[in-house]
Amino acid sequence: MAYDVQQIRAQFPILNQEIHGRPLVYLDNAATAQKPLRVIEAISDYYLRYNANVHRGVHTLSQRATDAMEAVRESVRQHINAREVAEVIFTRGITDSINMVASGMTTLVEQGQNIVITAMEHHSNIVPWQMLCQRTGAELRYFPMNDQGELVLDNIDSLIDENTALVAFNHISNALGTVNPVERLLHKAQEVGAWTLVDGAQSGPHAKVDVQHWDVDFFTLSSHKMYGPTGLGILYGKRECLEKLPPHQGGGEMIATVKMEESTYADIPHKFEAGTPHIEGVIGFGAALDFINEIGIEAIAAHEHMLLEYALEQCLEIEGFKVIGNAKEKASVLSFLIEGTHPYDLGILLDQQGVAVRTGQHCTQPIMDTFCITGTARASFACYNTKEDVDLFVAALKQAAMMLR
Ligand code: 7TS
Repeated sequence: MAYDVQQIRAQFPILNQEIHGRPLVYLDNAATAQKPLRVIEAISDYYLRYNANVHRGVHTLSQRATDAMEAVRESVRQHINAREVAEVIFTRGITDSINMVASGMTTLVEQGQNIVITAMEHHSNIVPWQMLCQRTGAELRYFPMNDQGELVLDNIDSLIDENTALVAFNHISNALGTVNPVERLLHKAQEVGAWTLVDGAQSGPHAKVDVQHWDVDFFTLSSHKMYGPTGLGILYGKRECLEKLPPHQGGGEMIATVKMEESTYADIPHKFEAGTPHIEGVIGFGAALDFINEIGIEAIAAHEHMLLEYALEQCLEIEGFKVIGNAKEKASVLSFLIEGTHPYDLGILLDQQGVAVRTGQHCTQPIMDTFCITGTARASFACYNTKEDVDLFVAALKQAAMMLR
């Protein structure tokens, strides 16, 4: 079936508005995607018809809320092809998911061991590991990048060794769009028996992931980047890993028994879900997954790739235009600079013409340090963007560059 972008776009009422008297062109999708009507309706339906706390009550509304939430756990399981629903944990986001693993590993890691990440990580996949290393005395190692924005794996055999406790990296870089060689990294980590974690923040909305095919130990997703609500993430963990990992938070719902002297914990996934969960978020995310699956993630990725190529072709005609991140394998992120201008100023002038992009370090300061720059302007595409969006973006960019030089 042909990709009907207008029919998709019509499901996002927020896009149909003017900013500073110009039609909104929303190109900040790597930060957060807009929400289709069905996600908004699923959330309001929950509050209008069956708001109740989950897992606690025998009453009908509580049962309905619990069933709705658990149905989404099953949708997530299917989406990433996890073996069982118990391996799907609801968290507050990717940041929370990674911190959960890093905190839990405190008693599993010791001095003499190492954690391996890359120079291409979002801060949320750097700082929790630095904190873990500070707590345990373990060493933090990282793969560097080349000037195309690709990982340099030449020293993979010495960087990942028999003392490596965990290898963590993103599938797709939010600042560069680079698609990383996941299987090569996983294979090496598995060879030495290290745990593995893949940050799927940017793959969630753009790429199909099969956690069993990868045989990855931990995989994380962020709902709000996948057309779902904010404040909700997924931590997939292999059962054997989740059973070894101590919970990072104590409280209600995560226990089996509580005595004044000590408590025992519930089975997974509940061991990692202390307190009242983000029920509306989970329900909204279920609708977002349905939305993605209806279009098909491969169709979305192909559409976005077409937009990236289309944008690139036109942008390269702008004098002084420089792409940051020229990896051979690249998702729909266009990070750039224009000689003689500051990305922040470009961002402001684009906004005045209705175009939303992100500017700055994109929470990836080590990437900016590698390129010896302070930041970039970044346009990132989603399923509802059109060629007209790109045309308006390029025209606005030309205008901005002209005003700044
Ligand atoms: N990892 C990657 C690769 C990301 O892109 C982000 C968010 C995160 C982790 C953190 O996700 P969160 O849901 O916990 O916030 N990235 C961006 C971005 O590029 N602009 O704003 C947020």
